[in-house]
Amino acid sequence: MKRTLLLVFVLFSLLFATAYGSFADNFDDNSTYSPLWLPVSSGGPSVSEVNHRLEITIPATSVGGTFYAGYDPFSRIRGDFDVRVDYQLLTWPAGNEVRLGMMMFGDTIGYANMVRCSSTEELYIADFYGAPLPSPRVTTTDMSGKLRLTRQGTTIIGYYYQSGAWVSLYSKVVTNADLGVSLRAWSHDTIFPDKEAKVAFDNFQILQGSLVPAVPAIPEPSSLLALASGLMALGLVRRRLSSK
Ligand SMILES: [Ca+2]
Repeated sequence: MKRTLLLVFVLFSLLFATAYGSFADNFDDNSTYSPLWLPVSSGGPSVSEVNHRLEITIPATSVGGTFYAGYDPFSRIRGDFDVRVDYQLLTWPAGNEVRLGMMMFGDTIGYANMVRCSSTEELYIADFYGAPLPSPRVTTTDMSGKLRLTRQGTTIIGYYYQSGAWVSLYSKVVTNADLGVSLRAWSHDTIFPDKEAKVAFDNFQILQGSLVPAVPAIPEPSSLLALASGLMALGLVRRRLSSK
C-alpha cells in the first residue's frame, strides 16, 4: 500500500516538476504565499511581508545560540538552477553581527549560502558545505544589493552584484540533490552586541530549475491529501505569480 502511495507521490512530483519551470515573488501583495513559503522565527526576531518586500527585524533583546527569522521553503528546486534575490539594509549599525542570507539546502548533506554580514568588517561571505575556513569573503560598503546562486550539475556558484554586474565569489562541487531555498536573517548570543538590525528581501526569482514538492520519507494517506491540497494551492500561486 505504501509503495502505491509513494508511486502516486512520485507521479505528482514529476507532473509538478514538469509544470513549474520558474517563478518569481516580488512580495508586492504584502501576503505570504503559503504553501510556497513558510515564515519561521526563533529567539525574538520577526518576519513580515510589508511595504512590498519581506522585512526581518532582529531586536536588541534577541536571545539564543542562533536566533533568526525569515522564509523557509515548502518546495525543493531540482536540477540546474539560477536563483536571485535583492536585499536592503534598513537598520544596520556598524558591527551588528547580523547575517542575512539566501541559503540552498536539502534533505541530505550539502548546502550553499550567500551571506551579507556586519562584523569587524562589512562582508559578503560564501558559506558552502565543505568550503575551507574561514569561508570565502570580500569586503563591501553596499547597503543594498543582490545575491545569486547557480548550479550546473553538482557545482554551485555564489555571486554578489557590483557596478552593474554579477561577481562570482566562490564555486564548489556541492550536490545535485533537490535543494530548498531559504531567506533568513540571524545572529548568535556569543557575538550579538544587542543592537537592533532590520533588513529586507525583494524580487526573489528562480530563473532556472524545476520546483518540486519536498519528499517525505514514506507518504501516508493524510500526507497525500495535504500534498494534493498543496499542489492545488500552488497551482493558484503559480497563476497569481505569473500574472504579476
Ligand atoms: Ca517588491
